[in-house]
Amino acid sequence: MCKSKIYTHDYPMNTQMKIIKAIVLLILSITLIHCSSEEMPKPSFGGPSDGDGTPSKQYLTEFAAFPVGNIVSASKLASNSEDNLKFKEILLNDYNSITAENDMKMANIFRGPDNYDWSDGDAIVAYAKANGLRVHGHALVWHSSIPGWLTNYAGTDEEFSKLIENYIKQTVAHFAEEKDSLGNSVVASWDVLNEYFDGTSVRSSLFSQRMGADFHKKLFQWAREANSDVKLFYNDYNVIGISSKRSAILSMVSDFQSNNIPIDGIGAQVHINYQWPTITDIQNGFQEIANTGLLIHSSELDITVNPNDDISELTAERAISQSVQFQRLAFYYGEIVPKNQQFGITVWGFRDQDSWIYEGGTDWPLLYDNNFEPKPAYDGFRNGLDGQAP
Ligand code: 9MR
Repeated sequence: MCKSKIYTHDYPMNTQMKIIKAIVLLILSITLIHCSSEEMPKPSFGGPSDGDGTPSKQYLTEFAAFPVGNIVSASKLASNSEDNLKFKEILLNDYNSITAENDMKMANIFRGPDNYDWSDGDAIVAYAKANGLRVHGHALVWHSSIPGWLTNYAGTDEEFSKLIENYIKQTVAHFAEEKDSLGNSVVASWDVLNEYFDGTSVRSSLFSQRMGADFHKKLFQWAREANSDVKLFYNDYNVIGISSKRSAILSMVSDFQSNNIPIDGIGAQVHINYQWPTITDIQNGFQEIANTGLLIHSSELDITVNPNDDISELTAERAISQSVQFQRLAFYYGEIVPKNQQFGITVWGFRDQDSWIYEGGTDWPLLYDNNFEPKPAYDGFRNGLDGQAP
């Protein structure tokens, strides 16, 4: 596929299009000067003008009443390649919360019995501290991130369980140490358990097999014992889109709440597509998880546009549908989740090509194109954050 033709109409910003955009912006600025404030059209990038031509709001965090996050890696943060300088510029402009895409997962940290390598996570925390960003820890226990040695561990189940207890306690305590200027831990929260459910059933995993039926409760208790302030999340996919899975998760949460198992939040991974979930699904999904009273994290947001493999490049029409879906997600999150439960929205990547679901260039699920230019999706997301109904 010819990458330069990913977007058929407005994108990407090749030189020719940059010139056209400059002309459009010039015409728009002239129009703005001649309009009364009531008639003022909304510029495509940035927000309303404060009167002297400077947009009063420009970047995503300025439009949102809650934290807006994206993912990082220690290696990208350390790199000063042209791409990574651009990535960091956008990160610091548009976002105020970060999650390690992979660096703080068990497979990356847990090197052997009672042997932890926190160095990548430490580098991320140092960067966050220096730049005033919040870090959301991801993820302490996930069936897909287990180091090989642990899978093959020959000790008893009791010894296995002790290794996990130590891992959780040591890791949570370690990352709670670095404080921001207000004295709060830079790592404000953790996904303690990721994807415990497989549909509506408890997933069979190394942890369920070796630690018994109550292992999920123990994980949260150990995390709480390690630190009393860090927010503890359960994180899973299809929470918004599939009501039966949501019900299974809500039963678990309710069981936790009635039995004093510590839990502060639900992470609803938003790996969705341009048509699904529907508006009603999104409304019901956010409403029902918000009814728990817990913090709600709209985590891992990406929106595929080619789930049925029916396009070979991102068409203008599909880009607009994606934009509308981003807007719905951000708008209904802001509208339905009570303010004091809004932990934030985290987007799962920057450029389309960086996404876990780019699939060799056959889907374009993120906010920026491969040149880091904002897509229509960016505008939709920003407008949703701004409280504009889709
Ligand atoms: O985006 C992540 C990708 O780079 C990794 O290869 C993969 C396996 O560790 O995990 C991806 O992120 C997953 C997240 O940690 C948990 N929910 C599903 C995400 C997409 O697979």
